Amino acid sequence: MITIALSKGRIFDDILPLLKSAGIDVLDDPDKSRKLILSTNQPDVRVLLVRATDVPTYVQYGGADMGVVGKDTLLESGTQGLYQPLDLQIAKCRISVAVRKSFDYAAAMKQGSRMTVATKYVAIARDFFASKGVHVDLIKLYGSMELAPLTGLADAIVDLVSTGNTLKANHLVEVERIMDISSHLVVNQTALKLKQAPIRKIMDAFALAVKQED
Ligand code: PRT
Ligand code: MG
Repeated sequence: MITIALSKGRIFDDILPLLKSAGIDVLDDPDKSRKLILSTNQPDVRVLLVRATDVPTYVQYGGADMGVVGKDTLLESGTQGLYQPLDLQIAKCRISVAVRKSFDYAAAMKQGSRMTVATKYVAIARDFFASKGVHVDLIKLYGSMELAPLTGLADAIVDLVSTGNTLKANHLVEVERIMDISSHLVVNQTALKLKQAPIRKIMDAFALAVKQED
C-alpha cells in the first residue's frame, strides 16, 4: 500500500492532474464526503486528508509514505531529514511583507525603528529581517493576519499572497517579496527503500508532468 498525505483545498485541486498522469484517480470528493482516507482507482494507493501543517509530520514519522506540502510550511515546520525530491510547481504564491498604505515601511527599515510584525511564519520572518539587519518584534498568529495592521496589533504582516486580492480588500499594500513559494513532494526515507518501485513510478510520472508544464 502507498499512502499519500494531502491537504484539502488548493494543493488537493492542483495535485489531481499530476496524480492522473501517474494513473491515479481519487475516487472520493473531499468537499462532498467526510472521509479522511480516500480510495483511488489503484487498490494499493490511498490518500490521507490532513492539515497542511501536518503533512511533514505524517511523512516524517511514516504515517504516510509521501505527501505534498508548500515550501512555506516546510521551511516553517523545521522537519529535518525529510526527502524533498521534487518541486511540483503547483499552488504557487509568494511570501511577502504587507503594511497599511499610511505606514512608511522604507523609513522604518532604514531607521531601524523597532517594527512589530504579525505572522504565522515566525521562522521565515525572523530570518528575513535578520538578514536585513533590522530588529523586529514578532507576534505569532494562526490566521487572518490582515487584521493585525488594521487593528494596531502590528505595523506589518508576513503572509502568503497569490492574486493580492485579499490584501487589496483589506487596504494593505505588499511592500516586499520575501520568496516565491510552490508545493513540493516529500517522501519518507524508509518507505523509499522498502517500496522503491511503486514510489519511483509515481515520482517519475510527476517529474515528467512537471517538465511538460514548463
Ligand atoms: O489552515 P492551515 O494553515 O493548516 O492550512 P490551510 O488548510 O489553510 O492550507 P491552504 O490550503 O490554505 O494552503 C496550503 C498551501 O497552499 C500553503 O501552504 C501555500 O503553500 C499554498 N498557497 C498558494 C496558498 C496561497 N497560494 C494563498 N493565496 N496558501 C494560502 N493563500 C492565502 C493568502 O494568504 C490569502 O489569505 O489565500 C488567501 C487568498 O490570496 P490572494 O492573494 O489570492 O487574495
Ligand atoms: Mg488557509
